[in-house]
Amino acid sequence: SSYISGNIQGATIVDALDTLYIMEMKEEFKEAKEWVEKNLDFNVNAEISVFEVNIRFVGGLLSAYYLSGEEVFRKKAVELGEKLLPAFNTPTGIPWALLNIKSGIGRNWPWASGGSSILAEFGTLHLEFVHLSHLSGNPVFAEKVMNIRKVLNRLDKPEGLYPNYLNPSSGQWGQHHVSIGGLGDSFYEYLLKAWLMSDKTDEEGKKMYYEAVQAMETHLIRKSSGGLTYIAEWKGGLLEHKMGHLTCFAGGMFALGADGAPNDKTGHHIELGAEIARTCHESYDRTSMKLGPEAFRFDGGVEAIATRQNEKYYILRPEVIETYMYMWRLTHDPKYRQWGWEAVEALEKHCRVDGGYSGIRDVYNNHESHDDVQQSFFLSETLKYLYLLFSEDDLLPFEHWVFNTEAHPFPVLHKDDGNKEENQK
Ligand code: DMJ
Repeated sequence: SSYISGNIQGATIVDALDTLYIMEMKEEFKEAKEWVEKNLDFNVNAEISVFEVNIRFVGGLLSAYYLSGEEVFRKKAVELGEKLLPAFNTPTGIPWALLNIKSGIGRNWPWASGGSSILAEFGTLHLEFVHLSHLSGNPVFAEKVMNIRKVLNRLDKPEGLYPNYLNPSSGQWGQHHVSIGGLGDSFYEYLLKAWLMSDKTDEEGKKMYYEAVQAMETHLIRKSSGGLTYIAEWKGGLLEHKMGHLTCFAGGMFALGADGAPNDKTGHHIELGAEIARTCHESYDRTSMKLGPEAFRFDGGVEAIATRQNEKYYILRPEVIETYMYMWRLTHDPKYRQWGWEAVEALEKHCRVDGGYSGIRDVYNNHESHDDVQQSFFLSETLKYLYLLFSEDDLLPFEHWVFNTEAHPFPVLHKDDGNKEENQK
C-alpha cells in the first residue's frame, strides 16, 4: 500500500531514531530528539494510513523510548496512539485503513475488495498497541488488538489460509487472495512476535502462527525444477508462481519461529528459512546489479527472475538482508555475512547518490536509472539489519528484544515485569 502519512511530517527522522542510537551516533540522535520535541505534530488535518503511521511513527517512538529512556518519546507515542483509536470505530472493531486524524473519520482503500480492510494492515498493530497499554496504563490499546484476534478466530478460513481482505462492517472475508508478501506478510510475523514478546505466554498467537505456517507449507510453498524453494500467491485455489521481495522476510520469520515449532519441527523450520534465504539471494544474484527485483517468477521457463518491466525495480527494501541477519544469528553460517556484504557493495555502487541513497528502476539494466527516493525504511530497517548482521549477538539479543515490522526493537515483556518499566539493552 502506498505511503500517505501526508501531513505528519518527519517520517525519516522518527524512523531513524533507534538506528542512530544503536550506531552510537550521539550528535545526530540528539538533533533528531530536538526535532521531535519542537516539531513533531499530530494536530494536523491529515488523512493517514493507520498501518504506516503505526509501524513507522508509533514503532519508531516506542523503540526510541525503550532505548534512550527519554520521556518525550513515550509521551508522543501514547499521544499518537490515542489519535489512531477512532480507526476502530467500525461494526466489528476491525480498523479502517485510512483515518483523518483531525475529524476521526475513517474509510478503506477504494481498490480493496468490496470495501475490505487489509490483513497485513489491521494485523500489524498488535506489538505496538500492547506496548502502548503497557506504557500508558490504559488497557484500551491492547483491547482493540485482542478483539481483532477474536474476530479472526470466529471466521472459517479457506484451507486454513487467511485471505488478505476482510470487510470491517460485515465481518466477512473479501476476495480469497492469500499472500505471504504484500497485503498479508506482517500479519503472520506479528502472530509469532506477539508470542515471543509476551515471554511465550500468548498461547493464542503461538497456535495461530504455527497453524498458519502449516497451511502455507501445504498450499503455497513449492520447489522449482531447479531446486529453489519459493512461496507462491494463492487466488481462490489457483497458484500464481510469483514471489515478491516483501515475501523474502519469511525466511527470517521461519528461522525465528523454529525454536518453538511443534512436533520436533525445529530443524525443519530452520531449513525452510535457509531455503528461502537461498532463493532470495538467487533473485539478487541473477540481476546485473546484484540487487533484487520487486517480484520474481517461477514460470515461463524462468526461476527467480522478474519478467515484467514493472516488477524490475528495487526501492532499498530490507527483507532479504533482514533474512540474512536472522539466519546469521540463528546458524552462524558465514555465507549470510558474505551475502550481506554483496548487498553492501551493490548498494554503494548503484544506489549511493549525493544526497543519500536512491532506488533503482531496473536492476537488470547495466546503467542505473535512479528514482530519487530514499524510503524511510532504508534507515530504520536496511541499514539497521546490516549493522546487526556484522555485530555481535549480544547487541539487542533476541531473548530480550523483538523487532517490529519496521525493525524497531521492543523489549520482551517478561512475566515478572508487572507494570515496572525496564530498560534492558
Ligand atoms: C516496511 O515499511 C515494512 O517492512 C513493511 O512491513 C513492509 N514494507 C516496508 C519495507 O519494504
